[in-house]
Amino acid sequence: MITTLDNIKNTLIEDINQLTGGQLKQKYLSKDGVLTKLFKDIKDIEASQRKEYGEQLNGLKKDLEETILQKESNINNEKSTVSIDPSAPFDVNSSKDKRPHIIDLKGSSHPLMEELEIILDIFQRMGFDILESRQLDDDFHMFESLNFPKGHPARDMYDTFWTDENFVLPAHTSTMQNRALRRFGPPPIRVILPGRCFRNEATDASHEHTFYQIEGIYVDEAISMGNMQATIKEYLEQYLETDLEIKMQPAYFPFTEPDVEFVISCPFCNKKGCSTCANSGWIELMGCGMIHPNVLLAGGLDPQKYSGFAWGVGLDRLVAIKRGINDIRKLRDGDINFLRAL
Ligand code: FA5
Repeated sequence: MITTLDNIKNTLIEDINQLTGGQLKQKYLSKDGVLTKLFKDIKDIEASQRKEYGEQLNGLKKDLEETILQKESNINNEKSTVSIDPSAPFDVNSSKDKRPHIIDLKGSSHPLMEELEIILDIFQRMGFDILESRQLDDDFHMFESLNFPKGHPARDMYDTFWTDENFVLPAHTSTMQNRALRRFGPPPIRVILPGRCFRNEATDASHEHTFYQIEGIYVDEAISMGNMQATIKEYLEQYLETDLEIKMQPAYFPFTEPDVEFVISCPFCNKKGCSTCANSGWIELMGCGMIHPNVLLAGGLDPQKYSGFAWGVGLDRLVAIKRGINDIRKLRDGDINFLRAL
């Protein structure tokens, strides 16, 4: 009889893997179930073996009951997580790639914001203050204070969106220069001005209608282009975690004089040429220059006494370079799986 029990144990192991809790219950523990019958047969067992047999049979029944309970509770758990939430913003309704609910509820930071934190941290260590730009501004901060008088043709370089009340969605973070000069003056003034910008763009892999810029200004006595090159180079080397060669190309901004395009050697191919730098070995990264005397005057500072530099870099393009993203629009098109994989 003990041998019969051993055979049943083997079949039972196979059944546990294949049958549901209900099917196991039916096959083994129902009125006509396999174990129920064995219990009925105990009376026919030889007296000397009856005790051991009974103990083994009870053990088997107990184990089986526990297995059935566990199977049923697993099924209930599965049922509770597969229930559909039609208002869920992403794939909580899928059984694949599911994050713990606690994370979904708390949200997580966007890669652009993570990189912004890293950049702000670098500048804070260099002694800069931080002031976020506005997402709705006026003509004075967008143009007048930056040496674009009314009717100046360079206004057309910054085609953005206006409200009926004549407020503007800023096309660049330079809108904050005047506020920063007034708020953090008298010099030395070292301020980082990050914020969201908007342009009336036909979008492509490197142009968005909505993007982030990080503006910086540094004003004091006897500040030169040399200080500008050193500050921006140091920041980019810390951020991209590599040594860089730099060069300056002529550019034009009404609010700086001289104005340049800051160009870096490609951090990926070391000037050999690759897809990131379009095989040129160099990347044009940002506009910058010495702050125009009229901008200092509008900010309440004497241009005879003070000089300074400013720059404005696009965060989206910088992050795309650092993280190897071939189209900046992917950063904002809401594909949660793409953002998670970054
Ligand atoms: C400006 O916006 C100037 N305000 C920068 C500046 C500041 C110059 C201070 C001098 C002194 P520009 O239009 O080149 O310049 O834009 C600066 C950076 O913003 C670009 O290098 C690019 O990285 C980013 N950028 C501009 N337009 C877009 C866009 N449509 N999509 C994504 N990034 C953009």
